[in-house]
Amino acid sequence: MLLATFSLGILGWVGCRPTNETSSQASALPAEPGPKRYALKGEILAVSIERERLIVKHEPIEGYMPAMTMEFIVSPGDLQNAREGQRITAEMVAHAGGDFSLEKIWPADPAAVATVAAGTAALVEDTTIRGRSAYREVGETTPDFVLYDQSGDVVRADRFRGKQVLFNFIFTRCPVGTMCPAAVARFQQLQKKAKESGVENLELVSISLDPEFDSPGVLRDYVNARGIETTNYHFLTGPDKAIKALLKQFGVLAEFKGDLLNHTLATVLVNESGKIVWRADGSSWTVDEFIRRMTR
Ligand SMILES: [Cu+2]
Repeated sequence: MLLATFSLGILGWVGCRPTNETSSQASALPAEPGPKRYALKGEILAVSIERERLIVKHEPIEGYMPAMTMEFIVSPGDLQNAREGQRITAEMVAHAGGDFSLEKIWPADPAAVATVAAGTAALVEDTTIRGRSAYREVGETTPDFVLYDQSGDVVRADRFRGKQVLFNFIFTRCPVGTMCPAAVARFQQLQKKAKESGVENLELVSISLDPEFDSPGVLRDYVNARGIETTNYHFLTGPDKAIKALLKQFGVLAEFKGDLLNHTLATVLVNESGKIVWRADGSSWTVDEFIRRMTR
């Protein structure tokens, strides 16, 4: 166990500075009063695809505005995920020109929220109980989890039983071409090659290291930007506690230092009964190595 942890440590930490943070510029220029942000809870009343707006009936915003129905600009991914009647939490951004937009939109349907919370509590407890042996080695089963996918749908770990699954951890703001973007590109190659090689039951799962930023809609935008085929490739995100527990269990290190996210890379192959059968640390593995282990 100690050895495994140590070998992860020497793989090297690569810093990924989120691309949409401009800390170097910000420190050089006088601080600009950015748009004001407010926590918002509400219900989607209508989705206007052509105007790229959501009509949301929101609860009162303490010290800012009473409950009312308003139109909000949202990202294409959030627009695609939105359903009439859906409850959401979000960050409302009040722009200088009088426009309002919503970011960090999360599903807030009580049943879904309760399911994810229960799954997270169980995962955190399991991680605590395992303590120093939280890290799951080859031959052990993967932990249970309940997260959201890029569509905002609840995904439980057991939906992958009976399939061969490849897991990795990435985050959408990662600007280091050789890290997350390369890992996702490699998964896309694997997805294609597996299909060509007759591997029928493969599922690919990329879990976000950065749930604070990577809401389901942000993952959806990421998927769209890369033309990712999502029939068997899922991007997952969820409560920070769940992600932290999964990182421990999967033996991935990730830590924010200011706006710099340092992380390691691991690619884990899990068989039909949920057992870890192969693991590659870092980024020097080849697609063929994995294909060979899938077609065994
Ligand atoms: Cu990265």
